[in-house]
Amino acid sequence: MTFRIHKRASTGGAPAPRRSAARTSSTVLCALGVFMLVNGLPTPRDATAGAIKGTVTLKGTAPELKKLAVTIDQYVCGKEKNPEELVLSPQGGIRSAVVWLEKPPAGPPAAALASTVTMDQKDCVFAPRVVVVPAGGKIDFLNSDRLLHNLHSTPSANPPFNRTQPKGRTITIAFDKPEIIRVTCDLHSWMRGWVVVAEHPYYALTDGAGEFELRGLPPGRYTVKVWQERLGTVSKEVVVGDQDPTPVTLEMPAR
Ligand SMILES: [Cu+2]
Repeated sequence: MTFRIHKRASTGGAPAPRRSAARTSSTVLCALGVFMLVNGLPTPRDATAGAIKGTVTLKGTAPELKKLAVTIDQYVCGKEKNPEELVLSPQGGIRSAVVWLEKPPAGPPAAALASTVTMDQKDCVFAPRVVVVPAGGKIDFLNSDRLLHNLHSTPSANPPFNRTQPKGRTITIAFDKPEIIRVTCDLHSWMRGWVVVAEHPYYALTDGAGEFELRGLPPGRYTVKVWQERLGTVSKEVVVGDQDPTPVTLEMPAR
């Protein structure tokens, strides 16, 4: 593939037109222009340009989730909160699921995850509710509310934290070990946030439609894993071949 493209590109590098051959050259250049319009500009494509593009969906009946009663600080938090432990698109796509490769491909990754991520406490919910940070990365926890929150977590591999967070204060916490961590606020019992500390760069978070993409994958067989806070973890074998991107649907049984 790469070889063919290079050859094409060198064919395109036509010699500079001499006066006598100007007419012929402009015909050649014109033909080349048409070729490029039809085929697109030749871009170098290496062996790691594959991708898995997919959707995480719910299999089975969506559970009925009740609104969460707000029992304190209603002047900021409101009277009730939407249950966010499972958020579905109209088509059944699951938002804020974390998808990753069990084993990353060898060689340097195409792109790195952002080393600092933000999680806010706003309107008395963690926003976003789920964040992915690389091992060795940091999270800036914010408080945009005009009241006191708290950050409380008891991870297994990373140090625990239990910090008071007045309005406007940023608390930065580093996460060195890969794991999935629940974060709560002791003052508002309904508040839940999740920090997924990634072992390598091949992690993705689903959007509102339940869609995700993992890029920079050489052809091969991969075990793709997906985690969602209510539904747990599901695995699927995916083969990345000539088709690009490789489509996949990851179904998570309802519960
Ligand atoms: Cu709070």
